[in-house]
Amino acid sequence: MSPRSNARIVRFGVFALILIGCGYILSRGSTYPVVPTTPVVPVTPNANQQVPAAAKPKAAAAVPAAQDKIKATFVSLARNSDLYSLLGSIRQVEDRFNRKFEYDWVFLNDQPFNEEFIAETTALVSGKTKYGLIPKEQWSYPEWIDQEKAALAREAMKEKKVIYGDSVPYRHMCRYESGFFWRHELMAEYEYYWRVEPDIKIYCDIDYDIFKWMKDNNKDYSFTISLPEYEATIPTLWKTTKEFIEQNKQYVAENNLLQWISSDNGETYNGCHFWSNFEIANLNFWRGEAYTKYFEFLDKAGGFFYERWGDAPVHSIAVALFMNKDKVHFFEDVGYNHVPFHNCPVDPEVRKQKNCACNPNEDFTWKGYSCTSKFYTLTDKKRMKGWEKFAD
Ligand SMILES: Nc1nc2c(ncn2[C@@H]2O[C@H](COP(=O)(O)OP(=O)(O)OP(=O)(O)O)[C@@H](O)[C@H]2O)c(=O)[nH]1
Ligand SMILES: [Mg+2]
Repeated sequence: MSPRSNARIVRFGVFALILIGCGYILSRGSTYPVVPTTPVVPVTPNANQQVPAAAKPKAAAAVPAAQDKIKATFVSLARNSDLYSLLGSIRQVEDRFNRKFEYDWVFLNDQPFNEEFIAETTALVSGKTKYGLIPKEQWSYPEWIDQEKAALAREAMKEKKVIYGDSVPYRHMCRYESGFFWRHELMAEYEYYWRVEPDIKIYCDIDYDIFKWMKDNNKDYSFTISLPEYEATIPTLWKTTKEFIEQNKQYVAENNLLQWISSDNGETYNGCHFWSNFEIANLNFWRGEAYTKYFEFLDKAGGFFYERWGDAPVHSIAVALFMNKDKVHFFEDVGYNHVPFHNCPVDPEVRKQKNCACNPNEDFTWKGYSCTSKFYTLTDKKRMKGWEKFAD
């Protein structure tokens, strides 16, 4: 054999070895999945926890590419005992919307979440799940609160049979949702959120990326149901708000919704509020100076404890005064229920197109007690076909 043919055999041999090596590596790769199929969740009380979306089975539908995804999350404040009521809400949100988009879900609690809560919620959410503990100082009496005065107020409200009037945790919850959920470190990376409560229903498909829609359409706050607040829970909220505005006129938006919350040009509050158990909104509004200062002012006045100020009227008054009205949106196509009120699209074409499973006769939008028809008028919004048949 010539030296040339020897070299050819050596080259062939090396090439064959490389081929065999590649085949071996590829076959090994296919038997060892890169991500585990069951998430392993270390449970350490008092710490925030996180379960990555990569550990979950993927939905069949196309998920938006990373660069199209909005920095958004669902957020639920819940107790461990709320688990099974909340799972129903999550299942519906996932089936109607999130399995196609895989947004994250942040859970917040004043106590550490237990293993069962974490495992069951992680199993249903298609995005990453994160579990946050609320700092004690955000879920307790501030030092300027006179606790005896607060206890007397609760007694008086119990006597008058005001709903949750005698509850301490309910007051901490309302104060937390008013002034703190958006400051939790787990919320820091997000721009938009959708608040979800236990036992809600989603009646229709949401086949578009609702967070992207908010951003593309320049909307900062949205709602599905609005109604007047019980006066007994907020006797001095408006007086306190007027004092704040008197000192901070610069925060009032030019094109605001004052007419929606006041029927006498600001003299009194008519109680109209967005029902905040559903909210899709821009976190930067709460993070902003106007709202931060407003919350501090209200908190110092003590009405979260001496009365029973709800996060719904507090958020709503701020949105109505500090936000331009074209940034507020009513989601007429998002069928929704939190007992006892329903949002059900009244146009049969819309219900058919979005596979809605709700009774339009129960829709609250056009009922006399709703504040939403006034919102339509003030924002020149086109009403859904056939709405007049459902008005009373
Ligand atoms: N961690 C924690 N979450 C709470 C507490 N109280 C209420 N929540 C949560 O706060 C939210 C609002 O509480 P809800 O009890 O639903 O209040 P509501 O909607 O005014 O009243 P309902 O008509 O009973 O639903 C829900 O997401 C609850 O799970 C509490 O003491 N601790
Ligand atoms: Mg609720």
